[in-house]
Amino acid sequence: MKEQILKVLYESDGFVSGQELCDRLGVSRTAVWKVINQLKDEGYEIESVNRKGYCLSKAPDVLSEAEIASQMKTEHFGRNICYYNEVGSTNNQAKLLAEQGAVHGTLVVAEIQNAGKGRRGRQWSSPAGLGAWMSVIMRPKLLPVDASMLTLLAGMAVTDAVNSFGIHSQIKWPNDIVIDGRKICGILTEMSTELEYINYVVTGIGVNVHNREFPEGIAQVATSLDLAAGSMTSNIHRSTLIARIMKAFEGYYETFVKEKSLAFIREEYNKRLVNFEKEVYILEKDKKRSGLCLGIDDSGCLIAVIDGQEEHIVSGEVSVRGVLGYV
Ligand code: BT5
Repeated sequence: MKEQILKVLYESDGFVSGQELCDRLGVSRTAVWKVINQLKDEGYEIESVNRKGYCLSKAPDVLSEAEIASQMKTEHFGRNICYYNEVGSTNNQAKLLAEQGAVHGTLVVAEIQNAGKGRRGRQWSSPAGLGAWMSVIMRPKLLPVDASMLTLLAGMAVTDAVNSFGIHSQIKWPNDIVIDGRKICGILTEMSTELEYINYVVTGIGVNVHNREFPEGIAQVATSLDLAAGSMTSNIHRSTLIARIMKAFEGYYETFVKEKSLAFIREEYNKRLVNFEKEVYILEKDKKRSGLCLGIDDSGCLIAVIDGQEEHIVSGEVSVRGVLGYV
């Protein structure tokens, strides 16, 4: 009921009468009043005026199931929300829930990750209250080799969402989102497979939102939406950001599972690619080569011209760096 009341308050322009809330939700005035008080306790500023009803004048940037759900405009993604104040890693938690049968589209969100992870055992800094740390469980009918393309779709979704707040972000293939050359988001796709099919895939997305500083080691390469928005706080609510990412991701996902190719986003992806038509270093286990980046192909490989030869580079064991630094 909290979610529904929030949704009505968010969607209405001014006051909503207590009676209207009761009628729409089929509950008593006392029940509505109780929820309104709970919301006030959680930091929502709600005016209550006799005979006019309730008006939401200010919402805090809180993450709760009700808050996230009240913003969600999807069909499957983020319809089942598992919110935790603290977990090790939302990806690990999502894998656990997927093993226990969690439905397609289940979204796991945490306020803090005390063991947030990147690729290949790297760490992901995920302090409390500052970011959107989330993972979504998918059960696609795809071959295991196709799953890595979900990372690229998530990248498109994150840039859509970030750009919708008026902040220009770009993609650093395969799994980083950057603003002005600094990393704002990392994406990590993991899966459980049989030989020929996928049991489930988990795509984890971490977006720095309100961070003003970063731990040593990443301070030079990381940024946040607030920092990118300039001196003022960006006023971005993490719940809105999460809902917009889910909406965009679901849209891309639906087309992708039908077409099993990235042809439909390829042109737009390449426009957003920070290294497009630039010289890059391709770092493999013990090799460092340089080449001209020509964007992605229809299966998500990065095309690079190395020593005059066009190569299609599969994500996984490689990293791409700009010749002048991180991008
Ligand atoms: C990634 O790995 O970029 C994938 C990160 C995925 C994080 C999400 S949060 C929700 C879900 N649950 C998880 O446990 N993980 C996912 P990789 O490309 O390996 O980059 C990791 C590197 O990014 C680190 O070694 C640091 O250099 C840098 N880094 C760590 N934390 C960062 C942060 N908050 N912002 C920017 N860069 C960071």
